[in-house]
Amino acid sequence: MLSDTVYNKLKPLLPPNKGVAKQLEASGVKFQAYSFPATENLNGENVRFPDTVEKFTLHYWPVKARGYLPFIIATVGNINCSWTKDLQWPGDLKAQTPFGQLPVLTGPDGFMMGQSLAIVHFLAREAHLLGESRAEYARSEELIQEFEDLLTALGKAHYSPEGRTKAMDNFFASTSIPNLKTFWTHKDCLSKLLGDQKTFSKGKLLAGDLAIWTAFDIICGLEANALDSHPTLKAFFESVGANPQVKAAGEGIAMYYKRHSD
Ligand SMILES: N[C@@H](CCC(=O)N[C@@H](CS)C(=O)NCC(=O)O)C(=O)O
Repeated sequence: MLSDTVYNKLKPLLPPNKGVAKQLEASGVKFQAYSFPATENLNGENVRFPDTVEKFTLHYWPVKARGYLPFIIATVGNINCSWTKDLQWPGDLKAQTPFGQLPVLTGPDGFMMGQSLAIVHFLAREAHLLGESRAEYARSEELIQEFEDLLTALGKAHYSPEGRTKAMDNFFASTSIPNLKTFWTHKDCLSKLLGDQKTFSKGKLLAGDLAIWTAFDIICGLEANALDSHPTLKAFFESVGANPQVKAAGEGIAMYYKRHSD
């Protein structure tokens, strides 16, 4: 195992030159024992990220829904993971999946797991994106759950029996609506948590930050100016969106949720 002193000396050499890291790893240096963010963070600090040897495959349709965050985590976390989008569904696959649904993640030695958030946690753990300290972990986890709340709200509005346009109007409303937590309320809470930081994790890009970015990406795909009312959230969205790995993960992925009734 590498001592902190040695690691700190090596750190400047490592990213973005993963070749060096690979050579070191091949000579027996164990990086996986260290927990640090998976990419250059928004403080501009160079941080080493793991490059998993194991090959994983995400199976999901090419849309911004339940398979999107897992792939963003995998890409930013430099996990060796491809996304199989051309699916014969249900075909033979449905019966093989743990819960009869997608996404599933497959890997070496017959590895297969379902449930999108479990996949998110699994990949984030592999990529050391769950945070080093107790406080970082707690913040990242609550943001992943917040992502889930936002996605659930979008799903409800998308399939609302009262009509999608009306339900989406309510979700995007800037006035309070009885018994409904609108996106505005979510934004108020999130901007309080963000404060004047670049990310929710003090400049690091942890799984929770990526989860909120993913929710914002989907929401802004429905309503482009959805973050204009909260400039710090908008700045977060734009700066994380400028990250090349985040950009790469979303390339060619279509919207799934719709803003209006068909
Ligand atoms: N809780 C599951 C829900 C998965 C789910 O609803 N998958 C849908 C697509 S988003 C699906 O596979 N639908 C096809 C089917 O049920 O046959 C998760 O988060 O992974």
